[in-house]
Amino acid sequence: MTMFRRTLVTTAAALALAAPFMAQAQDFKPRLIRFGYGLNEQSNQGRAAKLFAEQVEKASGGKMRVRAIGAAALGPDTQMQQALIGGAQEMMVGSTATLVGISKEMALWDTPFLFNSAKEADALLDGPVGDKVRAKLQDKGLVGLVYWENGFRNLTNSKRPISKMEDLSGIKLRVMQNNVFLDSFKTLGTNAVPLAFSELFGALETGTVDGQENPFNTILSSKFYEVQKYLTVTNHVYSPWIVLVSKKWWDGLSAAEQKVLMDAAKASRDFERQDTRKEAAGAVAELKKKGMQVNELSPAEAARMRSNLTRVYASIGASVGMELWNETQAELAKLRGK
Ligand code: TK8
Repeated sequence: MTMFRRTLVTTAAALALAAPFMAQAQDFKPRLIRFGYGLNEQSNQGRAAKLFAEQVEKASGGKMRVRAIGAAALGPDTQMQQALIGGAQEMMVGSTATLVGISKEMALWDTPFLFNSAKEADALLDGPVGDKVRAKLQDKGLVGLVYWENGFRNLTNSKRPISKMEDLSGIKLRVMQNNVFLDSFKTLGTNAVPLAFSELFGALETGTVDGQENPFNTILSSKFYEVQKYLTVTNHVYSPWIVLVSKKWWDGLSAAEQKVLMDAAKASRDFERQDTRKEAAGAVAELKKKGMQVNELSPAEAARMRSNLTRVYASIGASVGMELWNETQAELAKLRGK
């Protein structure tokens, strides 16, 4: 090989190596991405969806356009999941809890009282355990990009303040379409009914159900305070949201396009968690101002509830697999310095 040819070969190899990392205009096709979500535009979910859309458009030089469609206008979580699997819709963000029927490992995040803090949640969701749970979606026709924060869930109802487990008895409580939630709240004595989020405000308003449970942010942005008198701070479970892509559609994207989506998803996650936490910090005061009567569940009562849920814990372990369950517990023990 002559010196000249060797240089050429080396340059070509270097270019080939660099190519996937340098996005060119021709790497992007004009794409319209329908990004569906369940809450309204004024919610933490809506604000982060907007930021995601802006980032994607900017990074793709305007070639990839995201149409963020809120308030379940494209259907509730479960319907959008099916549309993604079939390739009729490109993206969505929604609860991990409503995905359990499709991917059983998602039930891990439904474990009552699993995390003691948002810091623990971030560490587990963004670490190897979260990655494994996300990766399981691929076989089901979905790509999970990142987890956003829905948040620690709290209980509201129109009947009475809940200060001990017995107070839950007979309360008609809406739960997500998820067996762990259904089981847990039946075990705690409520008359639990699964219902799509999009039906919830109406059901509370007409009295079809007496109560529901969601993070402070949602109670505020969905105006549940208009139809619910009592708020009990239970923090009974940390709910993640997950940003999903149709695998059918994702597989047809260039590496550069996939990278734009992943980078924007990460930026939206970081923004969303900060925004959510800031809003949640002022939410109780805001909800009191709106007329809600607020009480806190004592640690002793929380412990009592927890001990009643032993059967539920066992069933989560069985459905997500003991290996994943034990790895989760080990990671948490490490974080807690035990
Ligand atoms: C929004 C839902 C919501 C969830 C629920 O689509 O259903 O209660 O907390 O955030 O995913």
